[in-house]
Amino acid sequence: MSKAPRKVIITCAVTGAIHTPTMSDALPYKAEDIARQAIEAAEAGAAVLHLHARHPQTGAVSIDQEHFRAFLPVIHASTDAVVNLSTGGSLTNTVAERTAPALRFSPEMCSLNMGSMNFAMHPLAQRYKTWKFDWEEPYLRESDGYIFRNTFRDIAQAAHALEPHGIKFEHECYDVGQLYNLKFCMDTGLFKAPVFIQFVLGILGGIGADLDNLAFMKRTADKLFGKDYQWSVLGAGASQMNLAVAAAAMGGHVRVGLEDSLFITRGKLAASNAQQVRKVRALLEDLGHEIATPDEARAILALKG
Ligand code: KMH
Ligand code: ZN
Repeated sequence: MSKAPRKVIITCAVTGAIHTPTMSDALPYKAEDIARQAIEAAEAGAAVLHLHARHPQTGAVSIDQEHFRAFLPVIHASTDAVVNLSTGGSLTNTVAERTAPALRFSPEMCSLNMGSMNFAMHPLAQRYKTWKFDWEEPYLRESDGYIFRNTFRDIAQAAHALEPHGIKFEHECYDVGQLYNLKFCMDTGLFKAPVFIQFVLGILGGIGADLDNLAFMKRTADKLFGKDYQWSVLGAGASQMNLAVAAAAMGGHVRVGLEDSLFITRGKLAASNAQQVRKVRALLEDLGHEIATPDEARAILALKG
């Protein structure tokens, strides 16, 4: 009896919140560019589109519903790819602000970040060399060191608010401890199996991007969740393609996109999100993997559809 081949889901994270338009001309921030790049990424083989909104003038990350409304209908009209809205917001947004777009648009998926952490890109964190320490200043400001707050209370608040919408979470786990946070939340009834976990490797403040760490994340998740979960990997920066290929070989799904890396190969900026999707797809297909369509991704992840 022939067993149907496993399909690999490619997620494309189109723009994110952290990279700035000054870093690459390809990074989309205007609604029409986010829509066009998302549609092209779907045409190239991304079954899932992980989306943030940005301010169309400044390029800063935005949780303004109008900024989402400016691209979501265009994407829905041209592709049947699964839409996954970020609940990450910016490092200064409250949980209520961060979850508002997902509550308003009720997408099939949204991200949910599984722990509080330092969160930085290496060039930004290097500013520590020139930091001045003012003992009188307010306790929490973004410029104080890029704290990404996701306490158990924050996670529960977002989960309770989003629960009636039947949205599948992309549980973003930036370190092994966050897998235990997820397990704790499951044990206390906040989330039910099967969960979909995004292993995030290579963010400064989280676990480093190498194969040892990927294997450790996978082993730990197997120990905690048994066989009843789906997982994917995003390697931030230079590790993006290597970790994607390794993840597929280990039975996982993959995430690429300009949110996670601005490059197509070492030292060369990517021209678009679609270019990264085409590259990862070609690498995976060369190795014999089959790529999931949006409907196959819906079935694998048990989405509300
Ligand atoms: N805004 C960030 C610090 C996600 O998409 O959920 C990370 C983030 C992840 O936004
Ligand atoms: Zn994101």
